[in-house]
Amino acid sequence: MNRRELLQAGALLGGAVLGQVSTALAQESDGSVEFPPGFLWGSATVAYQVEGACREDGRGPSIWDTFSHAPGKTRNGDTGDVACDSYHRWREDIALLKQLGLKSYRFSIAWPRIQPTGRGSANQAGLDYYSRLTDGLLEAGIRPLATLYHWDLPQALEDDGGWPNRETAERFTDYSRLVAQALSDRIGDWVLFNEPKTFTQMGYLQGVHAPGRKDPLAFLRATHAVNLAQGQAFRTLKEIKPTLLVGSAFDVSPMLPATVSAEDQAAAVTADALLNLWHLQPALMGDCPAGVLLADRQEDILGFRPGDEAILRAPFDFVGLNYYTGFRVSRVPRGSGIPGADVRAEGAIVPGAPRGKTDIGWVIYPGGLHEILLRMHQVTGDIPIEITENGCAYNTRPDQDGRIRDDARIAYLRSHLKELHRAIKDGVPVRAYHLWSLLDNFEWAEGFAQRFGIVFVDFEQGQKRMFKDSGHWYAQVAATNRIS
Ligand code: IFM
Repeated sequence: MNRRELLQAGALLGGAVLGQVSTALAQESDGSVEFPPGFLWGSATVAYQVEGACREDGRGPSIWDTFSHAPGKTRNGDTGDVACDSYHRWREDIALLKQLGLKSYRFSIAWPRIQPTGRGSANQAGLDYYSRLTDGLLEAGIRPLATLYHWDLPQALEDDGGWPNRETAERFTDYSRLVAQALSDRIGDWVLFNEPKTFTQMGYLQGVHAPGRKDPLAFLRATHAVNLAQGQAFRTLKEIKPTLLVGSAFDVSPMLPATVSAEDQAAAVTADALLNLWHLQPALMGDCPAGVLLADRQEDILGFRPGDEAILRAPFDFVGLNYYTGFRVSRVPRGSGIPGADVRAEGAIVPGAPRGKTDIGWVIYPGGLHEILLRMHQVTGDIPIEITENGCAYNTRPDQDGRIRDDARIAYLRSHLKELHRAIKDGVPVRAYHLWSLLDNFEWAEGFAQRFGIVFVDFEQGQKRMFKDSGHWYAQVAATNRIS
């Protein structure tokens, strides 16, 4: 079977069946598992979620400034104005990474710091910030993994149509060039987009994230513009320095049919195409997965132009995967006749996942990490994979003695890392793991109500940072390269 056939066949197998493909694991007698030598242990944060300093040093407004300041859009009206104040405390944050013994730090670059209106020359003060951060990481022996777009589109570009306007792809390419010209002498590993599925869907279809639009056509156009931008920026970075390693980070989940009915099985295949492959297949193969939109209208709906196939292509050096939970998929006919519109994917309890939910309400499904890695490996082949995010929200606070006993997070991480190890054993070439997140931070529409960090941030008491028990546990994992 070639890769395209596998794309369909793998989805048809369904996550549950793929889960049985695994071979027996060689484990130590005490149940501990060891990762391959050189495996990279890291953690991740995002500009708008941690930096604060939204009006400093020439930064322009982004769609998230606008959205979070609009009444009723985020829990408690929270904004990223101050967040974790990492813009000023980056040295402290690097020291935390160092204490944890981590060797890779995934952070994002705020486009509106570099181009306050999304166009024109670079704001030197913005570049200088990331230059200082990069130097600090390198001095600490930590690999910088920079994400170019993690959701903070300059507001001026949204005013001109945002991602549904394919001109935005040109602007993103210009921005990527400015950043790479300034930093590619020291940053070798780049993520172009974070979770293109999520920011286009939640921002342009569901309207629950910035910019808060609810427009199916705008959403679909946005997906195509992002895919064009992905291909263009990939080539731009390579032109600047061919040795750069460039990928994107996709949030992926096993799509489990809710029932054995033919409708739900077909819906799961469609969901896999739309939710797992819509931004990866264009990069690797130059087209969008079939079977989501009506075949004779797909190009028209997306705004596809002759020659776009070549623009979309981005032969990634690595693929970033973010995993949190699995989805249960059913077919819910809505009368449009468009397969993708008839799919309902819910994070409801899936068979074999009796572990409950995290505090944000997401189903805990460790086996899904193994399933989705095997599934994505069918598509990505030999391309190295990095886990660019995995983690959980537990809102554990300090006890009377000041210790943060977040045992539930440790259990979540341990179970997921064991599944990651199993996937590596089964031949999936995963080389790095980034825990989401280093710090408790601004969790988008949830504001500060959901804490994903292994470091507690006291937002009320001067931004004090404290390791949680999970932080100490993760430091052990990184130090020993094993889960015990
Ligand atoms: O906080 C987010 C992050 O920005 C993108 N991936 C999922 C995380 C948890 O919701």
